[in-house]
Amino acid sequence: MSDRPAPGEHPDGVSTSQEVSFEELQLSQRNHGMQLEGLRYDVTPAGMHYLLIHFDVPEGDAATWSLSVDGLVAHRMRLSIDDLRSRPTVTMPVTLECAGNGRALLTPRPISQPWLTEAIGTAEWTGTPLRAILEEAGVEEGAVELVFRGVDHGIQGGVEQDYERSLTIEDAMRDEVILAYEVNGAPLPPQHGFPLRLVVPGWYGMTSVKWLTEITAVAEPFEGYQQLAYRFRQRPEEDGEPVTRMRPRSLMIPPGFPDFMTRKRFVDVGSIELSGRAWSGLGSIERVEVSTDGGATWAGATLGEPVSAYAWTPWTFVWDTSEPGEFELCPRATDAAGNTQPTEQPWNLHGFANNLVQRVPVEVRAPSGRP
Ligand SMILES: Nc1nc2c(c(=O)[nH]1)N[C@H]1C(S)=C(S)[C@@H](COP(=O)(O)O)O[C@H]1N2
Ligand SMILES: [Mo]
Repeated sequence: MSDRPAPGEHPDGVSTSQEVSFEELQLSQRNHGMQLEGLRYDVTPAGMHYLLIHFDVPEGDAATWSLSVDGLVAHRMRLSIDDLRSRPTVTMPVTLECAGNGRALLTPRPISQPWLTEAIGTAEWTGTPLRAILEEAGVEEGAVELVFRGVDHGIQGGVEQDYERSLTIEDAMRDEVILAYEVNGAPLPPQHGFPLRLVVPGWYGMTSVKWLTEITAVAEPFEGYQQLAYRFRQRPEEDGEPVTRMRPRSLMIPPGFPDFMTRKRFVDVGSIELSGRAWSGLGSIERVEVSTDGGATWAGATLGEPVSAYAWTPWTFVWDTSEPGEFELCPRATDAAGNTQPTEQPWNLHGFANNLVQRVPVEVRAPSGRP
């Protein structure tokens, strides 16, 4: 039996309307984003980090939980949370972004979790390196991938499944890949994968399997639902290329104060320090530029130190306003591999990895004084 949707069958569809449906509202209640003012923190405070949960948050019991390592390995392993905690420990700030971030800004709009730009966060994950466990298990010659299985279960695109994703042996063996049991110094909360999750720095979030119970070494590339779903396609019948590492993105803390309904910003004439964060899974951040005229002209921002090798880089930019008026602010990041954010929206069927520049409408007012 294949997990793959039949050719031509597209589970989610697209909408030409800007209005989200009840079902999308339902998804966006369960899966919240990070308020962009949260960009002020190096490490996103607990509860502010975005969430993406495909099915239900499963009930995890740390006392009885176990992780099995099986399939094409010389020594099968079964590890309790205490076993994992007694192994070498690493703590790492990692910026995570959902591959669907920016989806609801596309036209036509792919119907799924309707993210704008806020499906991000940086958390300090604590756990143990995966590589040493794989070495102990002894991954056999014939294995090409490792399949990571979460206990959460549901139906997507008509396919009943546990949440599963794979990595090649090479990607899984990288130093920075960890099995995490703590975040920001406390045990994982249920919604972030309690009691155990995979964290794959640099990759879009779908790879970091939560509620992890099984790692299986397999002889063929994995073709489960979540593996085949995350591919760049223009049409449902295309195979497409896999979605992997995060493309560069920069976001700013929206300046001034907002209007409740529209979220439009208001600032007073004068010198305004803009700030934000930029990241990329394809290389370190080399440059951030800011446009105050909707992308017509750009000027360089000042970069700070990245929070870690796998976390975002802060930037600041002084905006001198002399006249009242309407402006559109855009930050744009470029990484060391030369990737830059597009100003036009590139489209794909599920709305993956759309790192188009953020646009922040701002009204600059004469200094009239607040009420
Ligand atoms: N088991 C399991 N793991 C999962 C998911 C899921 O639904 N089930 N969602 C994935 C997706 S799409 C993302 S973007 C990240 C979100 O991680 P967070 O909710 O901790 O921010 O978890 C990934 N891991
Ligand atoms: Mo995601």
